[in-house]
Amino acid sequence: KREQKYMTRVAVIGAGPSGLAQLRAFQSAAQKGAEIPEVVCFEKQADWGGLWNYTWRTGLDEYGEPVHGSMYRYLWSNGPKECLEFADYSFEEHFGQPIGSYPPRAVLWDYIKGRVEKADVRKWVRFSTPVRMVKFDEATKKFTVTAHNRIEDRMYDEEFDYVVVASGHFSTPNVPYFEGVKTFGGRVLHAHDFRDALEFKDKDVLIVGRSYSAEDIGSQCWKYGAKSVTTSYRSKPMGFKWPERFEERPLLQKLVNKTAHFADGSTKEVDALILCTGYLHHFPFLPDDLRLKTANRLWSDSLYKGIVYEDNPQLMYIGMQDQFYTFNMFDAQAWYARDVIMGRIDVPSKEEMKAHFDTWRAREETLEDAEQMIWFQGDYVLELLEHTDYPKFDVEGTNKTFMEWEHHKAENIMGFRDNAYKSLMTGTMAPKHHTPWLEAMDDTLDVYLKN
Ligand code: FAD
Ligand code: NA7
Repeated sequence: KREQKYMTRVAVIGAGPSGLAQLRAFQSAAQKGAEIPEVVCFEKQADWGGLWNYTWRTGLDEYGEPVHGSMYRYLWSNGPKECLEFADYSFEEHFGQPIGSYPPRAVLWDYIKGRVEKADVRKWVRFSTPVRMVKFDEATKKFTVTAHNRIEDRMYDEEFDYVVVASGHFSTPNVPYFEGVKTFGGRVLHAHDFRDALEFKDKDVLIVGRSYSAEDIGSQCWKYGAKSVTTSYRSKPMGFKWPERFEERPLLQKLVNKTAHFADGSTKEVDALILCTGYLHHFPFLPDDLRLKTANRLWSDSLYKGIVYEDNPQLMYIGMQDQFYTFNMFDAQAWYARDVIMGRIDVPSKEEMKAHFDTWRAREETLEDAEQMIWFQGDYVLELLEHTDYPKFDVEGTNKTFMEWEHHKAENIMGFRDNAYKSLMTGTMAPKHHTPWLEAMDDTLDVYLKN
């Protein structure tokens, strides 16, 4: 394999878990003595952590940029932390003690930050600097990145040899139209703008959608005292054993004042409508020839190994898949992208890329349930791990922990977070959290870590 000498420059767009994985991947190679490219990370927000960096803002931010954040208060991990643990930085290393399996947002944010603080890569990040445009010059084979330093209100261009897009895809809402919504007498919002469940205390809440946001925002509203929660599905119900005051109905057809009409002819008086209808892959800073166009799926369009943009292998995307696996999958991708950039991995011909893509796409199209999807994504992570020095970890064990999680949710949707699992990285069993999730109203780091 080629080992190159570098004057190479790499732009990383976004300092969320995916972008930070990319920074850590390069820093880890440097730590092992490799000569690495110059890495510049552009981050629109004033701090790192991506979605995990909570903002109270909705709509536009302090500079008039679309707010990136889609997370809300009292958000607790929706899967076991054991399934997302970094293989090179365990929870135990970070917290100095074993902690529960479903930490609140602030605890996970702290963990994400801990690894990159230790790696000392903050100096690579330009904060409050959205990327406005990326262009590729076929003659020079270089990218021009146009960025906007919002603090100095200055726009500038810089050249790069590689661009890694890690800007996330759960930020630009997909907002369908429902008849009567214009004259609905209550509040209407998309999950992206949901911040505090207490706003819906004593209210009859209607949610459209049947995926993670519907499930979790519905549960939150119920936990924090909504009078009732009704979720409305287009394809099939979530099917959990919901408690009293929580029900599923077929798709919303129309709203007449505050009366919701559903596909089965039933009606319900509601005070608020929360559209948990998913997100769009949205890259306003990429021109047609570089822009990924894909639905939210496990095998994204146009990407070799789920990473390398087939039409221009100098362009990579991290974290663009629908996600069971998160942090450690982003790591596996980032290490792979790094090794492509550093010439340790050769990208094959376009035909070979396409053949590889077709094999995974064909399998993706056979997937019928969550269990099969988890094994699919686990196999994908395994394939990536073969190629790099990212620490090998027990992917089969991780899949099995995901299975346990699925079973725990099926048993008790309002109590699954009270379970604990074994770390696949350290072998340590997590302690049971001191307070059942339904009674834990305080989600701060201090309270969570008190044992
Ligand atoms: P993001 O976290 O979205 O980060 C992208 C970064 O790119 C942001 O910092 C953004 O500001 C920056 N950016 C965007 N555009 C630009 C630009 N033009 N220029 C510069 N910077 C830019 N995963 C879990 O594992 N467990 C959970 O419990 C969980 N809960 C979730 C709850 C919600 C409500 C949502 C929406 C997602 C949740 N996720 C969860 C999934 C989440 O996608 C990942 O955990 C993770 O945040 C994805 O990381 P990312 O870096 O790919 O994207
Ligand atoms: P998802 O997982 O992409 O799910 C989107 C949901 O929205 C899904 O249930 C869709 O129904 C539903 N949807 C989309 N369009 C419509 C219309 N037009 N009418 C009715 N229902 C619709 O997004 P989430 O926000 O739930 O989750 C994203 C991430 O946030 C996830 O990774 C979590 O960790 C947190 P369908 O199922 O196709 O019938």
